[in-house]
This record gives sequence, C-alpha cells and structure tokens, in this order.
Amino acid sequence: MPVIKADPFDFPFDPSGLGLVVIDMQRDFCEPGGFGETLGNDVSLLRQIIPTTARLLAGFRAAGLPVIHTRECHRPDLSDLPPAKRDRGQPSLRIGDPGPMGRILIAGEPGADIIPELYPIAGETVIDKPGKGAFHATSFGAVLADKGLKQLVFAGVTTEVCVQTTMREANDRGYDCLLATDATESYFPAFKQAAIEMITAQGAIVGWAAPTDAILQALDA
Ligand code: TIU
Repeated sequence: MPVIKADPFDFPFDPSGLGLVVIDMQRDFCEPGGFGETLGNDVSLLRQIIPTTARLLAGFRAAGLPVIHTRECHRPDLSDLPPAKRDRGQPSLRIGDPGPMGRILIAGEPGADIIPELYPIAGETVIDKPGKGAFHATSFGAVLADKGLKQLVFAGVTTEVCVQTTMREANDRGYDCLLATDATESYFPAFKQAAIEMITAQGAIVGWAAPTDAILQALDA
C-alpha cells in the first residue's frame, strides 16, 4: 500500500478510497469585506495558502481522485441560522446583512462563493453547510459513502474552526483524516499550530498531518 510521509507516522492509503476535502475557501473568509473581516480578522493571512492549495487540488485532479468543496453559508430566509450563531458577539455586520460582496454568508451571494483561484471544476461536489462541521445538516456523509471514500485529505480554512471540526466529525465516523499543513490557515497562527498538534498528538488521536509536497509525491508514485 502506498504511504504519505506524515506526522505522527506514515499514512498508508488505498487510492480507490482517497479524496480531497477543501473547506470553506470562500470570498467571505479570504477577501476584504466578508464574514471573516466583519469578525475583526486580517484576511490576508488566509490568502497565503492559495498557491499551495491550488497545487494540492491540481494533484488530486491529475490523479483522477474525487474532490469535495464546502461552503459555510445559510439560506436567504435564514431558516437554518440559529439565533445563537447570528447574535453572538459584536461583528461589524451580522450574517444575512448586506455587505460589499452581497449578504454576509448567504448562499448564492458573491461573498459565499469559492474564491476564483480554487474554483470547483465540473464533476466536483460542493456542499453548502450551515455549521462549522461539514456533516451537520448536510448530505456530506451520504456523498462520501456514495463515492466510496474511506480516507480524506483536508485543506481549507480555518484550521481550528471548520477544518478541525469536520476532521473530528469524520474521525468519529471512521474516516482516516490527514491535514495538509501548508494548505490550511487560521487568522491566528498560534491556533493553527495548536490545532495541528491537537490532531496528531496521542498517536493521531484525530488524524495525520503532512505538507502538500509529501502528499503530491505519494500521489505521483
Ligand atoms: N471564524 C473562523 O475562524 N472560522 C469560521 O467562522 N468558519 C470557518 O472556519 N470556515
């Protein structure tokens, strides 16, 4: 079985059950004027991973392996937005409010779409999710089962929020999960580092971690 050189130990994989999950690489998180900035964050930090994530995507596409993208967003009528999520904190704009890229984090608005650099191509699945985790209130689990996926490589933003939540959900459902360390980012560099350590500690308690080059080398081999 091929292996990806990873932390805390090698990740053996069966290519017939391996897929890439790119979490929430949306304009609302990565461009000025979106949800991330309304929360007080510097979005330029997240943009640093765009080239690496594009290389990772290209590698999965070239290998003919499935790619699934997620978008954190809500229905225009806000029926899937719990008041607890909408009303928390003091953002400059709340979810559903009009902003420079349309209504904040609303499905179908320009801000909720995936950034052009990493845009899905024909045949790739896009999962709209109202929560931080991709399994909650979505067809994500059914899509993974339908595609016969058993092992998942994760990229996207933010490491300790939507990426880690989804990895934990997937781990509990029996998937082997590997995080691409240079294709994920946080608004808080210390949180990214801590999340990677939390995931890989205790003998890969949540999953593995490896840089994009190690993943691509294993796919090429
Ligand atoms: N705020 C933050 O760090 N993240 C989110 O709200 N969503 C995702 O991580 N996608």
